Amino acid sequence: MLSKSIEAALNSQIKIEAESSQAYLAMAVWAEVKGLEGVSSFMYDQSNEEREHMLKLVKFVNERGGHAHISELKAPSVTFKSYKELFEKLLEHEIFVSESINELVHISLQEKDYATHNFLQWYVAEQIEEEAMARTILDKVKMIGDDKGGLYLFDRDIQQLTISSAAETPGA
Ligand code: OFO
Repeated sequence: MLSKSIEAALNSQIKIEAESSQAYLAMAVWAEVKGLEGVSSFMYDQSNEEREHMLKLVKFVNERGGHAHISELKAPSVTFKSYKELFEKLLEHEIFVSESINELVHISLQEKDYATHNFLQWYVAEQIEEEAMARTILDKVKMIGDDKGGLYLFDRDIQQLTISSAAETPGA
């Protein structure tokens, strides 16, 4: 059984994951409209992943005798100055999510809720991966700068990344 404070903390993470999904969906749409097909499919994929992260939390809360809260969401940014800004925002957002997961882990230890602590380890590992990926992509984006040919290749490569990550997804 979840304590009230753990339930509330997990519910606020549900909202964060849902908002992440919306934020990445808005990025996917922006990229699609700009003709960046690879970036767009990568971001659609990220948006789906965040929805999966949200659902995993929803199920966990309900299974442990709580009640998952499906709430109103903050509207995401829908326009970006450049694709570089989009990837800066992606990294910034993933860092924010990691901090929030860390805080949740801290609360679960304080409450001696080892089941929740154990459950959260999946998110800890996932955040390490997602932050690392966002950093790698941003480094590439910075390297490309204003080079149009570089952007063309980048857009093609990032689509490849989407395909290979889909092949690896264990159906989390
Ligand atoms: Fe990448 O945010 Fe979910 O966990």
